Amino acid sequence: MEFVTYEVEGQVGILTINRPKALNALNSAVLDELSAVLDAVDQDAIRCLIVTGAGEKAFVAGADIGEMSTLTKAEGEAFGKKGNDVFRRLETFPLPVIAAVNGFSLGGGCELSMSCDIRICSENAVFGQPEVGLGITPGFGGTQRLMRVVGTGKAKEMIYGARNIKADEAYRIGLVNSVYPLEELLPAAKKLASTIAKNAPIAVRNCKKAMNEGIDVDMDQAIVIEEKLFGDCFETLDQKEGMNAFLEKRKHEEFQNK
Ligand code: DAK
Repeated sequence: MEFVTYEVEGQVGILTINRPKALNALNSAVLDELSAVLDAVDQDAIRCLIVTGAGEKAFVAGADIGEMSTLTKAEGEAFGKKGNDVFRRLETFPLPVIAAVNGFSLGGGCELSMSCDIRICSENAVFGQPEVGLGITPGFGGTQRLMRVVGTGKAKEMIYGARNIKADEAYRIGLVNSVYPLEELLPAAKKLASTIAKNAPIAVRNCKKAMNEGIDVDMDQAIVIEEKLFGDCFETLDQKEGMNAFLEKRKHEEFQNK
């Protein structure tokens, strides 16, 4: 892999977009590698993923403007589909995904972070969808996900105005869960990932599926989704161990993902 590195620490997988000379901008090769890394994640052993950017300046400064500048309409649509396919894979990936946003998170970078379940960022992070200033719309899900995260009014203000926001505002509007000094960001992401990794994996995965699928349907359908995923946890070893440990007033054994 030239542009995406993948490391495993215990039960946590760390994906790093690694193209720092271009502020980790997403070209086709980066998107292909991101998809290939997701193929390679051992879903039995890994319980949480972290996505971050190489260097101290950028998470991802957007889709690659150089590569996009000469695209035809058909090529533009195909490029949008390539990004959307991989981001949607990340969003629906069975494991929880934390974006550790370590600097510029613009355009495709903001969209990448919003495909993750949870965003935390460094104090130097900048978020935005500046595409209309380049003559295009956001193309990797930004027109859809930003308003779902921060509400329509704030999303429209940011997108129509191509207005970038700093970490404190991102925190205030709920785009990120917390803000850290840069050097504390990755340790904080790992700590959060480890906390998640300790919980029963089938239950955590079913929670992700229930929330992701439930948010796009009406409440009557949503609770049926929850019922099925709740039921699916029963008869698992981890459900039995978790509940027996409570009843026996002891700490549960390590969950087995079974
Ligand atoms: N693409 C390509 N290269 C980029 C880049 C980008 N998005 N962002 C930065 N770089 C490169 C710069 O060109 C520069 O390269 P060299 O000149 O050194 O070769 C290097 O990274 C360092 O950048 P700067 O010299 O500009 O660094 P500064 O600190 O001065 O500025 C900056 C940092 C983040 C403010 C600035 O680089 C910047 O404004 N970057 C562009 C940010 C941006 O506009 N991002 C949104 C990109 S548009 C769609 C599909 C996808 C999308 C839309 C539609 N469809 C198919 C419909 C997505 C669009 C986007 O993401």
